[in-house]
Amino acid sequence: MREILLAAMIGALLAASAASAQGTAPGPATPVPPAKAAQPKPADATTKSEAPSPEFARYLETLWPKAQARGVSRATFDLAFQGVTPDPKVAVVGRAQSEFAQPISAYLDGAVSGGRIRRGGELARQWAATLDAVEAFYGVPRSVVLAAWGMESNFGGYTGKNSVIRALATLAFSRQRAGYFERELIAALEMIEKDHIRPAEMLGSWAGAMGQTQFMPSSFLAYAADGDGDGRRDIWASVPDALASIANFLKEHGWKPGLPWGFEVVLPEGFDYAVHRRGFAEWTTAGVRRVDGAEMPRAGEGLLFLPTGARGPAFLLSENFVVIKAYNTSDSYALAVGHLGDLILGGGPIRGAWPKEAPPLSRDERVEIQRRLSKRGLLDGDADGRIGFKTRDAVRRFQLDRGLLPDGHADPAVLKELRASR
Ligand SMILES: [Ca+2]
Repeated sequence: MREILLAAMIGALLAASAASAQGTAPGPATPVPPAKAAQPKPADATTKSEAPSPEFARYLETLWPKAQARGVSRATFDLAFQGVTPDPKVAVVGRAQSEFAQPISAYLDGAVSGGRIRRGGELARQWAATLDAVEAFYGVPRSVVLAAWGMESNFGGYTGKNSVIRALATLAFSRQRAGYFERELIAALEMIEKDHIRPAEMLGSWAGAMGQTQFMPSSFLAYAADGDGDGRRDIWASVPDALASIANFLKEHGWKPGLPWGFEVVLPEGFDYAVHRRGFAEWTTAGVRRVDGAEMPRAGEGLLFLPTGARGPAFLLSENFVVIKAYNTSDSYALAVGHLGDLILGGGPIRGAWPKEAPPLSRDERVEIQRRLSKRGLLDGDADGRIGFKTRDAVRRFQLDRGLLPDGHADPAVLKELRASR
């Protein structure tokens, strides 16, 4: 329904920009995890042969009742798996995620590059009419839509060349997070059935993230939109479809129109780091100022974000920052999307200086910090090595408890203190 409305609304607007449409230039890609999915990295292609095995064929056949229950026809099922063999390059997947393992300043340098900012600006002009329509319809600003597009596929320059069916079948068969990949595989079959997409057209990353939006199949089914009004949802070849799909994804995850994702701030002398969540009006009263000189939002709460602790840049984040994280759970990723979007539309760089950081904590050390915080009753949930707001809150409580500056930054000093104290 929404797609039809959008199509009707923007059909005329698009005629002009579609005429000048062109593919985006290929460029260096930083593939990032798709919505709600950690993206495994491919292993070196050193494993076994890819001869079809009876086990693999038997496994695929076990999927038939599940696919059938989701409305997939036998013809579609057979077509999708015709000649599909396990992909040895996908068979073993790693867990490294650069946005959790790199210092944030290095991650931002890579993600928010000068080339990407310029390209975003060119595309903002080229697709202005489409972006006007998408913004009006979904209430998500073009800055964020463009930035997510840039982060996910380098504006369509890198969309992945792997057969998604084969990649997902391999991952589901290899029994690593098998349930997750199997559900995505069934969703991919649904796409073929319902959206009439040919299996050969379904190309994506090693982990099954597809097209310019890098949607997993379940996200495609739920959020892909037909932005150019041709009746198909084509996140591979249609820029209007990709832009509408990204905006729809963010809208459906609760994007609040008119509210910025957040902004950099300057903290006053003698700032009380123990307070990190309060209304924007209260932040103003407390002497916190935006570096761009603009006013704070009139309503809503701002969450203080100190990516490198008290010594680095400070940001106030709105609820919309959390919405961006629906695309990728990393705070670094969401900050990169927000900041890249601002820069594409002419905003200024981050003013605060990133401190020279000690070598970043290893995954084992991050997990150790989380385990030690859990043991003290300060953190619940999995020790997954991903430092997010929950871990920062726990670090802050620990710091308060130990009489340290409570900036919530998990660094080697905090680890040392955790090890030393009982
Ligand atoms: Ca379309």
